[in-house]
Parts: sequence; structure tokens; C-alpha cells
Amino acid sequence: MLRYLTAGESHGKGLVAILEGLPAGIKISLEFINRELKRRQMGFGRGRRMEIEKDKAGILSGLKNSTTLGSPVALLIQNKDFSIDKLQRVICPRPGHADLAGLLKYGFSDIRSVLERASARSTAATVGIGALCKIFLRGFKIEITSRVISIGGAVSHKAKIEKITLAINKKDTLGGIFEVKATGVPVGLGSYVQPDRKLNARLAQSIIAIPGIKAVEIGLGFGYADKFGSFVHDAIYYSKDKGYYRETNNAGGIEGGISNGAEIVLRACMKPISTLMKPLDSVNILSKKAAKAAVERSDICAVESAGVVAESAVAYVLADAFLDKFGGDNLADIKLAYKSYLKRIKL
Ligand code: EPS
Repeated sequence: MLRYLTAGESHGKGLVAILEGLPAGIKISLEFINRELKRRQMGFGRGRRMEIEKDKAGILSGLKNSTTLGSPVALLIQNKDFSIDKLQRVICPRPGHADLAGLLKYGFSDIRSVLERASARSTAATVGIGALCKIFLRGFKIEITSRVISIGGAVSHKAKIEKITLAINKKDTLGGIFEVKATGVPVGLGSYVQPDRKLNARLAQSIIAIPGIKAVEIGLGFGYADKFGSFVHDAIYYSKDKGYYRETNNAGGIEGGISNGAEIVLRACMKPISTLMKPLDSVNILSKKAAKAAVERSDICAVESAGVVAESAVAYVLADAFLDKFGGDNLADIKLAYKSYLKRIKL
């Protein structure tokens, strides 16, 4: 079983991630982890914080000679902007952020106490975990990628840049849609036997947990709603060299909660960033009088980064499901189990 925890505030000392359950014997490339962290920081529309931070991970445990020991792997990403105790109190909650609900729930008198952990800064730790999982999955030729489909409704590269530029000029923000694909996933990850073992359910949960994500669809997703069944289900064929195969992949690689061997395809919608430079109406939590929402340094658009974070979320779920199926403490054992499974299902 794979499990992880992250810790860290946006302007605290740093972010910590612990991943437990990686088998022994995996060669870990710190360079790869750092490349992934850098990818998360990119994209047109990111805020000034991304110019300050040059995220790099330190590995504190779980390795010997860069190879996993089967013990927990702990990562540390230090914050350059470590200023949590000096930053101004925040008293006007931003609509769309965790500010007001978090303040009431935890009984704070400073919204900063909420936003420090609710910030998407924590996704740097998620990407660190995802990079470790990607390294494991790559050993089995499973690759995960993402791309931005649209930003504020704009689809072409030029239109997306123009739209974000408009948002910058208008002191507004934008969301959009991104897609994540996983190739090389074998048939048989996840299960229909219990809701919490369904691969689609686990993927959807992990994606919707990313800050700002409001909707997830798998394969044709909402596109199923207005079509006949005969038009959307992926007909099954068989040939001696290919075995069972499909000519379409509307299911997005998952049927009945199980991977079916096709590419896993999912899309998610990220809402516009909720910190607005021209703020919306809010209420001062001290006076209870009408006021404009707090203005914090933030991003204008972070859909590309959210795609990278989603790759990590998918990598974690797939690595866990893979270990459920072929699990072991040792990479060589898992490779043997995988080989024998592939031999069995080759009909
Ligand atoms: C982020 C770091 C944050 C924000 C952003 C994402 O840094 P700061 O608040 O110091 O500018 O730029 O967070 C949010 C958009 C949010 O809503 O919390 C990061 O590292 O990705």
C-alpha cells in the first residue's frame, strides 16, 4: 500500500512530503524530481512568487546510493519567501477561497492562518510525491502527460495568450480545462468490487482535491449525456497479433472501475484564481461592515501548472493501484509478477 502526507505553509520554512510504500530497489533521480518541480512553476499568467522560488527538493530519507530502501521517502522543498510571522493580518475574506469557511471552522481571527495552508503552494509537495511515483511507473513503461485544452474558453495558443493578457490588464483572473493522459497502463488496475477500489473514483477524487478544481470527467465524460449507447461504447475486436482491441476510447481507458488497457484520459476544469487584483465585495470580519476582499500577491492563471499537479495525482493513484495488483516490497519481485500477469492475459 502506498500512502503519503504533505505539510507546509505557503510562507513557512518549506514543504515536506513523505511517501511510504515504494518498494525497495528503485533508482531515484533527484534531477527528474527537480525538473518536475520546475514544470509546475511554469506557464503564462503565473504570479511573482514564481520568480522568487526556484523549487528544489532535498531527499531526507528512504534512499541509499539513490536507491529506495522500502522505507518512507521524505522530501523537503525549502521556501525562499519564509515570512509567515511578518506578513500582514488579513481581515476581508476572498470569495472563492477557503478564507471565510476556514476562519469560522477553526476559530481564527486572522484569515492568514487559513490561507497559508489552503494556498496552492502545497502542490509543490504533491508534485514531489508524483515525481517519485512517475519514476516507479516508468520502470513499467507507464507515462503520464498533460496539456491545456482551453483558457477562459480560448483554445488556440494565440487566443489563450491574448485572453490571459486581457485578464492581466483587467486585473482579473482566468481558469480553464486541462487534460491528463496515462499511456502504457495495463488492463486490470482498480476493481469493481468496492467503490473505494474503483480506479475512476480514485482518480476523480485525487484530481478534485487539487486547489481550484471544480469538475473532472473521464473519457467522453459529459459528452456521454446526449448520445445513443450504440454511438459511444467502445466496440471490442480481436486479432491474433493485437489480442483484444478497440478502435475508439470513449471510456477513457476505464470500464467498471478497472483500467481496460487503453490510454487513460481525463479532463478537469480549474476555476479562475480567487485572489482578484480588483477585488469583489466582501465583509470586514472585525467590523462586519461591507468591504472589498483582500488583495494578495497571486497568479492570474495557473491552468498549465494545475495540469502538472494533476499528472502527479494520477501518478500516485496509478502507482498505488499497480502495487495493489503486483505488490511486493522489492522491485524485482514486482517485475516478475508483472511479467507473469502479462503472459497470462496474452490470449
Ligand atoms: C503558489 C504560491 C502562492 C501563490 C499561488 C500558488 O504564493 P504567494 O501567495 O506568495 O504569491 O502564488 O497560490 C494561489 C494561487 C492560492 O490561491 O493560494 C505556488 O507555489 O504555486
